Amino acid sequence: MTERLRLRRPDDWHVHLRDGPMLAAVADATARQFARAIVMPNLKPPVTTAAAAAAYRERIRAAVSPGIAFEPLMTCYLVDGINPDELVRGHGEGIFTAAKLYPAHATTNSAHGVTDVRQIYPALDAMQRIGMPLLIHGEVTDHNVDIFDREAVFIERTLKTMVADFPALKIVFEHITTKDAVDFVRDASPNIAATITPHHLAINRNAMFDGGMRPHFYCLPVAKRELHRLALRAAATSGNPKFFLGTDSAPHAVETKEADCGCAGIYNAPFAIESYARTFAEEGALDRLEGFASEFGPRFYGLPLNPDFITLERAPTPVPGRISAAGSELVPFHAGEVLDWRFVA
Ligand code: OTD
Ligand code: ZN
Ligand code: ZN
Repeated sequence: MTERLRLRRPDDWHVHLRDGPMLAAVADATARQFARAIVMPNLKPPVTTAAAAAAYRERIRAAVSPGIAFEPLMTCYLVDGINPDELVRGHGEGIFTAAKLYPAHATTNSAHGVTDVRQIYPALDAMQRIGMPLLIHGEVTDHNVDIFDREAVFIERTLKTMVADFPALKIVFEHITTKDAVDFVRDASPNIAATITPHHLAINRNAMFDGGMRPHFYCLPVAKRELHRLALRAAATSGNPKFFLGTDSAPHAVETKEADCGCAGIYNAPFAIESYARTFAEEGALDRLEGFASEFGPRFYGLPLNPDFITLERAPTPVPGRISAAGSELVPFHAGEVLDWRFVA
């Protein structure tokens, strides 16, 4: 008899859905697995107002195929000197679920990001007051800091001070990649949590250089040493509610990845839950997947759990090498591999 796994329907607490033809190409991949997703605001131009977020939310809803129930949860891209009133109003109107801190130039489309966190202290003060979560891309952007150390240095130089200055602010340390981040979040107060991606659980930095340059494993924050991957796997499968699912699925057309200056980002949405299931199965922790994927995120955000369930089936699941999208192709995470769990419905 086929082995089946029934899970409360999960949510994706960190995803890049893009806009225009790429949005149209990728929206269903997220919507068919996840009931809700925290949608990143790093469009060109970035989503910095409630009006822009509301309009983007409508474009996302229009891009999802009829018959798929999906709720996009919108975020505000924080910029220097942003008016706290816009955040408070947008949150109050149910448009902004959270706000995102990109240190300027830390990742794709972050040129408008924050140059110094003191520039957004009035916003953080307001967010702390109204219980609106702050989502952080936690890397310093100082080019004198080794790229593999930028997350750990961010904790020391920036995050510890912010947490001390806003002790009640809800913070999600996004897409953590290091043991340093795992330890920091685990030992912090309950209002500090983290998301973990499928790819940072599955690969270490060797994957980028395996027999040659492997641009489809290049993302930011960049994958780290094996000891960090093992710490992430232990955290994700620990049952600690501070750690929950966020894919950071970030599609880029194949020609922009396989290029002289290739884009950062891994497109993992089409096989996201299968990838997490593989990790949890390998760790002997399939019984903890549901908490990580479907319970800890909503509880942290103060949202209801999804009422419906999904089924995964143990069956060979080949991942295509390429998926056509927006007049080009995307190379999904696990391209060419055979996964051993299949999302049924
Ligand atoms: N990382 N690529 C992108 C975003 C993420 O830092 C991130 O959240 C992207 O393309 O938007 C990436 O490598
Ligand atoms: Zn990021
Ligand atoms: Zn991201």
